[in-house]
Amino acid sequence: QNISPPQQTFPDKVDNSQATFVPSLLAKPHSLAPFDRAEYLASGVSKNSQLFDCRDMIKEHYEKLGIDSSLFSFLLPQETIEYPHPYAAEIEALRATLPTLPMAPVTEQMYLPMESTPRTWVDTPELLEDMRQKLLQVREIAVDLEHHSYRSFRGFVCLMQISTRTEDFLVDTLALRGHLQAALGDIFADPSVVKVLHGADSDIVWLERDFGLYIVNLFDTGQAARVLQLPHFSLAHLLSSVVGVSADKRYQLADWRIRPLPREMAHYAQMDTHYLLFIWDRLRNQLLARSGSGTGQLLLTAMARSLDVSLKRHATEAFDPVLAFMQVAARTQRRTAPGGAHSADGLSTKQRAVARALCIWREGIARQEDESVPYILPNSHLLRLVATLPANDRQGVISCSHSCSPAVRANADVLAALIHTAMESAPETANFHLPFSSELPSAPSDESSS
Ligand code: U5P
Repeated sequence: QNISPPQQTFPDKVDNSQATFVPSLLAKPHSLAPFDRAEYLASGVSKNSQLFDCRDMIKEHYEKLGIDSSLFSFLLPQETIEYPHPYAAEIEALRATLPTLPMAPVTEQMYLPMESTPRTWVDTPELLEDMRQKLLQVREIAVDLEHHSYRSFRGFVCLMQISTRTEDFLVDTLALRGHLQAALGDIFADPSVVKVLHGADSDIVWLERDFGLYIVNLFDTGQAARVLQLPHFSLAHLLSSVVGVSADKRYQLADWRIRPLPREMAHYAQMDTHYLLFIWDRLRNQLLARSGSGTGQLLLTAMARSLDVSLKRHATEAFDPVLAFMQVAARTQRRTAPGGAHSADGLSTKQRAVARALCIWREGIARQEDESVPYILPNSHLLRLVATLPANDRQGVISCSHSCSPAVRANADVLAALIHTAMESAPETANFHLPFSSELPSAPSDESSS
């Protein structure tokens, strides 16, 4: 299915060249101290960027090939500014109250059958306001997000599931991206409303990055599962062991950009939060039961760790050419080592030069086109290019992989020439090695992500 990129309709325009992430928080509901956005931004701390200066290398190899050097501006050292967590004080204030909380077992409130629970698709500001009014009536909600990362450089949230004890909502965050902070900022930051999420590490980061939303009073059932040392920490395990339903993990990596959302995907998404408040009840009781008599120590630990998760931040990831290359080299080593090993990382000097050049090329194109690095040039294809070295061989660039990405096809000439110049310059040109001249640390032994 050909989906037109939803990020082109976002109110905040995508810019993958920026080294600094500026939080979009406009107002700060439930703030302990008066909040002023200008003051908050002024509290940002300047960090010296760790990026490598590759100017000489770009000049020599990329400009010669007619590749626009602005494509590689992300490689130049840039000043980055880090802003403090806007709700750090509020979250710490909540932490200070933990020891005073009553540690008595809770009455487990049975979930409603999913089939008879209203499921509302929320995709207009009016429907969002209706949902908000209902959420204002409750003190506990379950929240989950679905995310897309393949056809975007940084990724974006496609769907937000919210459940109360009696209703489920599916919020179309592609349609309502610019409205969520105003609608939910208050409830999410309200310390008297518990937000129950499962494995919230990514969700917390995505909420800040895409919506400027922060959670004060998070309970992470994934942290509870860890404290209880359950055999598995996944939501699927809790769903089957606590509720007795099996989650269809087929949809976890589905394309959540699809609209209208297919019925089965909506069903799966609803399930992610529908049972979560009941699971929260059950886990709290288990944590209390396993704590030493009346201390509630395990429950307190789970709550404290949940607060730690809620302090996680989004940061723009600096491109590190050494790291990018190492990840590829770690995989190459195992593939080419028998017979073909030429150096510590299993590559000849020319192959290393080509691998580095290709890592930088795909990063630049991915940022410019707002696509993921694996979409532009997957590791499998990059490794084939490094193994076969089709210098000045356009057809070789395309045909050395079973599936060639549109970006590689469109740039096959440039890539063929890039491979040639990288090989040519490899032994003599010191500048080419500038960003990589440090001794490579030993490659990680576990399979790095691709
Ligand atoms: N996700 C992954 N890999 C996984 C599990 C989840 O990338 O193994 C991402 C997907 O983008 C998914 C999102 O939409 O996390 C939320 O997953 P979940 O919390 O609904 O399981």
